[in-house]
Amino acid sequence: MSCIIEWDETLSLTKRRDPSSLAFSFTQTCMKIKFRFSIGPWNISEGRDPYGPETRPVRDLAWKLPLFKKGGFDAVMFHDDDVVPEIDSKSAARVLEEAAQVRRQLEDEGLFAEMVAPRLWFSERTIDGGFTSNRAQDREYAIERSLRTIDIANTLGTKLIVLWLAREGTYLRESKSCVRSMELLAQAVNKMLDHDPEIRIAIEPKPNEPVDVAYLPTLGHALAFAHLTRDPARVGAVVESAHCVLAGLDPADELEFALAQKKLWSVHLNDQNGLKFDQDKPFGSVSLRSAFNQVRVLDQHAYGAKDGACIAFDAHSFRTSSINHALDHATNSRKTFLRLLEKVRSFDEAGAAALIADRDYQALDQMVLNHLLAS
Ligand code: XLS
Ligand code: MG
Repeated sequence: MSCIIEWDETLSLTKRRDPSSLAFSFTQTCMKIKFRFSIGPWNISEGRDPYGPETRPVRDLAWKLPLFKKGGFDAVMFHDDDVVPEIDSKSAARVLEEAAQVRRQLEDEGLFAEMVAPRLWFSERTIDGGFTSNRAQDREYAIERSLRTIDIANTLGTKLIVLWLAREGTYLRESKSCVRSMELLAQAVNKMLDHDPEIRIAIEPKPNEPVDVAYLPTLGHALAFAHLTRDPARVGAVVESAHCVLAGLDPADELEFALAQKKLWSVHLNDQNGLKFDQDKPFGSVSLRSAFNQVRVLDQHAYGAKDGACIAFDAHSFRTSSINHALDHATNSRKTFLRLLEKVRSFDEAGAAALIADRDYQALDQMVLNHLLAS
């Protein structure tokens, strides 16, 4: 694994505040984390929305990977069928052959696989959900496909499986039972945990879309659910900024909540304009201050320093963008992250602590704004 932490010669001292002066204490270690960035092939999308067709041509993985590398990305996140297209029509042996081929492609580009997620929401067999479908044969299909995803992850060289439980919920509240669905979900996750004792499963909560009401809508639900499984220590979370906004929650607080439980195994940074359709806007596009606070908690808690966890940007191009600008939303998200990191590291923490001690939150508010506005 490459070096995650770089010590800054000029800031080699550990600053410690007087804990008695604050209701809480915060230790800034002044180590510089070298964040690693990740992106998914689906983030170069074709521009289709529910009201109109594609606006850009389809590009394959061989076209996307060098672009990712050039854009400053270290890792790639995959759905199972991003690795093996039309996966359902292929034998287990063929699936692993194709996965091995993708691993070679990644290595040739100097990239690695961050995670693999089963795409359980596209098949005609998961119309009513996968693990929580009311049809036994659909549930079997979803579990089987998830076990194959683990085999693909092993071939690609990652132990991180992401579960975005897109259709595990209801369109109609009376159609399923929540208790029954929790049992079914736990059974499915247990089978995955048993399939490979080394994998970790990161649940990506989202409150709605495509379903009306999702079973694991927030991080709190996901982490509580982990305790219904056989091995809660191997069930953690991915926090996506936009999904927090859709649930009416603060993304920085959600990140920190997961960090406090040592369950933040990936992040999908992006932005979202209020309680509307899922927008996957570039990071910081709607609220720079929220983005600043997200970067701040990740830096303060040395996210990724120990386990190599990546910063992923799960954003999409605007529908109006041409194929020549197909990655700009992601490279811009990364640039914004890095600029905000400078802002985080140059923030007057001692000044902020003094204002907190005086409970002068009005001045603290203005201090944050002035810092963000300063060139
Ligand atoms: C959808 C999710 C999805 C996951 C990966 O809203 O963000 O893209 O990140 O399955
Ligand atoms: Mg996501």
